[in-house]
Amino acid sequence: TPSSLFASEKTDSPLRILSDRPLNAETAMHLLDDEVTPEERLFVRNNGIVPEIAYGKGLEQWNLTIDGEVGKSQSFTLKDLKTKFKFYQYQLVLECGGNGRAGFFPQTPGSQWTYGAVGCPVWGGVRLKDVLSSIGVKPSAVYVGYYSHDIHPSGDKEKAVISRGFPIAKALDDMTMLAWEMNGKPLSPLHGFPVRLLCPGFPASASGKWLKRLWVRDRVHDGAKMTGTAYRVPQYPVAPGAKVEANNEMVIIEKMPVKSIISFPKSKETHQEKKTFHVRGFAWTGEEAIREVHVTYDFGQTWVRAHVKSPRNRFAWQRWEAEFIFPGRGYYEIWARAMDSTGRMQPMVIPNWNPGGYLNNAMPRIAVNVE
Ligand SMILES: Nc1nc2c(c(=O)[nH]1)N[C@H]1C(S)=C(S)[C@@H](COP(=O)(O)O)O[C@H]1N2
Ligand SMILES: [Mo]
Repeated sequence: TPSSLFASEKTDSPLRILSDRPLNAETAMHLLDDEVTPEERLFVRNNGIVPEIAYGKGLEQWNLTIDGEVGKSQSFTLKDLKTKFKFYQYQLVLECGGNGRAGFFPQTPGSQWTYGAVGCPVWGGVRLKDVLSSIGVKPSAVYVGYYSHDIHPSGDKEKAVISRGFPIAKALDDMTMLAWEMNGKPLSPLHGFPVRLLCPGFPASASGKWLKRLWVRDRVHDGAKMTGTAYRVPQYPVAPGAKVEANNEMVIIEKMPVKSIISFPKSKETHQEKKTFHVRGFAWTGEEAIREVHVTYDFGQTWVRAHVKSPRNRFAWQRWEAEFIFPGRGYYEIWARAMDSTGRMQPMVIPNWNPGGYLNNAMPRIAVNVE
C-alpha cells in the first residue's frame, strides 16, 4: 500500500530523515560535494503520500492534461512528450523554500532543515514553453497551477496535497522544464516519476512532482498551499516572532536569494599547521549568476577571495574553491559569502525572520581545529 512506501526507500541512504510520514529527508552539507548531485544524495520533501504511479502502477494510462487559457486543451502521453518536442538536459538547482529553517529564532513550525534541502542534478525533458506553445497560450494567461497524483495525509482522495504554480512569464522561460529524467535515468519514485516540473530559481515547491494536470489560469493560482501563509513572506521586514496578516501583508515567494554551501572539508576536522588549507563548495542564486565568493577564517575580519567556476547553464550551481594558510594553531571557523550578479551578498546572521521560516540564506559555516 502507498503508506508502507513512506520511508522505506531512503532509509539506508546518506540522507538524514526529519520526518517519515510524510517523508522529509536532507543531506549533510559535506555529502553535497559532487558537481552533479546523485539521486541518493538529493533531499526529499513530500507533503503527502507517494502515489502508486510513482512506482509505475497505471503508467499506460498516465497523461498530462493542460487546460485553461490555452488555444485547445490537450492531454499528452509520455510518448507524446518524448517524441513531439526537443529534448534538453539542464543542470538545475532544486532548493526547498524552507531550507535553513532550523536557524530561525523564535523557531517556526515545519521541518527543521539545516543546510541540506538543496541539490543540483542534471534533469532531462522538454521545455514547458514548447509544450504550451504547441497548443497556444491565450493573452489572458496569467499563471500556471499544477495538480499531482500524491495523496493527502488524511487519505481523502479528493483533497489536493499541494497545488502550486508560477507566473506565465516563468512558465515561458527557456529553463522551466517538464522532466522525466534525473542524471540520465528515469525519475525515481520519490522525486516525481513519471514527470515533474522544474521551475529553477523559484522555491522547489513550484516544481511539482507526479504531475497530472497543468491549469493555465487568468489569475494567480489559489490551489493547496498557494494561499494563507504557505510559501509566503512578509512584504516588509518584521521583528522576530511578529504576527503577520496572512493574505494582506504577505507575498508569494518567487526568486530565491543568493546562497552557498561549504562541501569540503567536513566540519570539525583537524588540519596541520603551516599546511595549505583547501576549502570548497557551491554557490547559487535565483538571479542571473554568482559573481564572487569570499571566505573568512576569523569571523569576518580577513576575507580570502575564492575562485568561482562558470555554471554549466543558467540556474546550475557554481563551484567555488579557496586556499590559504592559517595564521597559527587553534580553533577556527570558516564562513563563506557569495555575491550574485545583482551585487547582493549573503548576510552574516539569520536574516528576515518570517512566520514560515523561509529563505534563510545566512553564510554557511564549518569549524576547523588547527594543530
Ligand atoms: N506533487 C508534489 N510535488 C511537490 C511536493 C509534494 O509534496 N507533492 N513537494 C514540493 C516541495 S515543497 C519541494 S521542496 C520539492 C522537493 O523535491 P524533491 O523531493 O524531489 O527533492 O518538491 C515539490 N513538489
Ligand atoms: Mo519545499
